[in-house]
Amino acid sequence: MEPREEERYHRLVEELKGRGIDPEEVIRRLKEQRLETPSWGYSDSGTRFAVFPQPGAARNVHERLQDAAEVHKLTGICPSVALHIPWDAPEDGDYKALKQEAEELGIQIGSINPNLFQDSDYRFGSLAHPHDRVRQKALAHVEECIEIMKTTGSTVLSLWLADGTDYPAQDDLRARKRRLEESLRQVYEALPKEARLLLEYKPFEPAFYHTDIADWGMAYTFAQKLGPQAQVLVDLGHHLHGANVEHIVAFLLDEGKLGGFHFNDRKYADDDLTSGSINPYQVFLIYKEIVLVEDELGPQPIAYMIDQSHITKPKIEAMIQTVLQLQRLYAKALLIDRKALREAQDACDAVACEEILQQAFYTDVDPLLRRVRRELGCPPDPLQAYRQSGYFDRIVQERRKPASAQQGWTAAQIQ
Ligand code: PSV
Ligand code: MN
Repeated sequence: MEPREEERYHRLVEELKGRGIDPEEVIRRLKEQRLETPSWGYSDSGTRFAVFPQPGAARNVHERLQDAAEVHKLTGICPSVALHIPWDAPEDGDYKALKQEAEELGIQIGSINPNLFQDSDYRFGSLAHPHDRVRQKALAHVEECIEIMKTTGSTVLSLWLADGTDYPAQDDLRARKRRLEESLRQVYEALPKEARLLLEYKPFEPAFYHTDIADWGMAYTFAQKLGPQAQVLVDLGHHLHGANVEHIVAFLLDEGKLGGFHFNDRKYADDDLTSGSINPYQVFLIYKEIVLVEDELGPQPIAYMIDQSHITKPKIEAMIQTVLQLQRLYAKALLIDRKALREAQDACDAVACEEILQQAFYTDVDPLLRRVRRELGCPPDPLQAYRQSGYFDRIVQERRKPASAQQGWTAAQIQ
């Protein structure tokens, strides 16, 4: 460590001790932070209007695993990658080999995401479709994903449905709810004992009149009826404007029903921008709720997943930037003087409460993060290290291939 870095670190440590915060405890918790990156964040993607191919973007599951491993190597806190099926289906269908391939790269296969939105049979829904034939087809796909979980050792089935309608009275809303409930029951029963079913909600898009799991209350109701292995997944982009996401998080945490996150940011809709790029304070407040629960109960079984689509930023840089941002915001939440906050809350002193939050939010945590990264065996500035590593130049050279050879979301658009 350079003398100036050392000095900055010690100055911060003294400041934290003055606030009654144990820096060693903060470092320990930061080293335990985990974030799962999405395979689909490494490949070409686009808007509703066009796909924008990027040089070096991963073309298949193998390259996606390599990129996820590179992000983990540089950050030390992303040891798993989420797969989307069939985008990530290996050519030979050998998921045992895929698991091994991931492990050889130093990562694990994380959540499994069934794709129930890109088959033309799903135009009017999948698990809530009016026709039994389509529901059975969707169920068979989810069951196939559960088999993949067993082979890969994944313990999270992450379910997002595009199901919904575009027009009032297009279908019977209560009938759809019952069909979906019945389908989810079958999915739940097929889950391995140690696995969890995470239900993701979203109020709009691609359906524009109603969505079958529109908000956290509906996801919670289904999860509650299914049983303890079913929980709610909060994707930060899946709320109507003004929704208090940290309140939803606190409520679900208290009910033991917060299963995980899909981190991303947005300005308008489900924009899938890099986390904390628009509203870092929201992420800080979400982590505050988690820190408070962790203080009481220790680490929670929450799947901290990223769900982003990088169009304007280069894929891997965008992912590293996201990870660093989430690390920074968790660190800031860990610096909240919880004792002083409780006292201020008890005294109904809203001004003091806010001052305490802002003191933590505006603390420069960089010296602390550099220490954490060094202790994890990672470069203190992962983004700069990536830019200097030559990895990008190498993949640009290696991954020159016609778009038709691609496997994934883009392939479905282009082919
Ligand atoms: C849908 O908008 C979503 O957030 C779901 O999590 C999908 O699985 C993911 O995006 C990728 O399409
Ligand atoms: Mn999502």
